[in-house]
Amino acid sequence: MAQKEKELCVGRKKFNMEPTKGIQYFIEHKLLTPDIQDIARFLYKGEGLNKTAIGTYLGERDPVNLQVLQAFVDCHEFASLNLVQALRQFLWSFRLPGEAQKIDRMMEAFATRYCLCNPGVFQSTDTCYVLSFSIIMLNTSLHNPNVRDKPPFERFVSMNRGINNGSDLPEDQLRTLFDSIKSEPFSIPEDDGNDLTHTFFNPDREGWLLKLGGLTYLLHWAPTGGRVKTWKRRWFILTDNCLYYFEFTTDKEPRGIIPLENLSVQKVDDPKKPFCLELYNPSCRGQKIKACKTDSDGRVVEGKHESYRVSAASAQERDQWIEAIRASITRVPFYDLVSTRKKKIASKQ
Ligand code: 4IP
Repeated sequence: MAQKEKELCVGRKKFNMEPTKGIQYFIEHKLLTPDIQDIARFLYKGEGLNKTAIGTYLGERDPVNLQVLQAFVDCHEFASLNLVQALRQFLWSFRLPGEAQKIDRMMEAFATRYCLCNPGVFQSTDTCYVLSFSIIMLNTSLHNPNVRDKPPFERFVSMNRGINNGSDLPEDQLRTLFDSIKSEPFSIPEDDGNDLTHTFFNPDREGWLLKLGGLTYLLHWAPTGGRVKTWKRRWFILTDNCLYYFEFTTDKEPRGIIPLENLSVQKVDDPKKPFCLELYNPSCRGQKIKACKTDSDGRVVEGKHESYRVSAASAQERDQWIEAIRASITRVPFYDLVSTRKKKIASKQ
């Protein structure tokens, strides 16, 4: 192998493990100039580079990385592409990191570039930004087999009410985007075990679990006042960062809703049931978890649980629930990003 080839090979390996050091190596060995445009084009071509590593490099806050991000996004040509086509290209060129701030910067850069290439399509970059997230979420809802409730076009329209600086986007424009996602999901690079992006795209789950009741009963017949909690078979749905449970799969109203914000989930051994997991608030153990439930009279009341314990049908199912719940908790920032941006649009009216 020629010397240069060898160095390229070493550089790529370095980059894939530690992107910044990899870039330094390329520059030191004159395989790359320190010019921002040059680095950006190199990442855009991406030959032999791991897409997660590209995402990591582009997500750094260092001034050089921020400039490279800008130049990298500028390598994309979005003129006369609709937003879904542009997103397909963009989301395939690197792997979005999991951190909210990084995603925010990248999607902001994307939206700015898209608007520059397609003047007049949106009234502001924020509109493009919010619609991009809305499309990514639509992709999840339509193509994740765990999401039972597939949104019809009308819901997509209502999700995007008022995002064009207070007015609605033309329905035929939304229809084109909706149909495109419906007929073909996004392809996202999955080149290693880091599954935060995967999480973002495949977050939800539903199934039967046994749930332990919150109250401890004093059994009148038990001589020493034996205490017991009851296990109930409930249909659980994990969506929108909340866990809902129902008595029957066909129920419209849940019996209980547990917002997952601030909660943690862990495996736990129970003397009575196998394959248990527990939801708890790591910062206030011993206090009630914020949740609501329907009581025996049909009234909605506050939950009484300090922790929620559920039992799955197998170790594998328990682990999948834990993973899905963790993913859902991690996903909170994405919703925050969109709601911050929607507020910004509203405040400009
Ligand atoms: C009930 O036990 C059920 O387990 C409830 O579950 C549970 O409510 C109650 O806990 C518990 O006392 P009994 O049916 O034996 O009365 P579900 O509502 O699913 O039927 P949770 O809060 O778990 O929904 P308390 O602590 O909420 O009363």
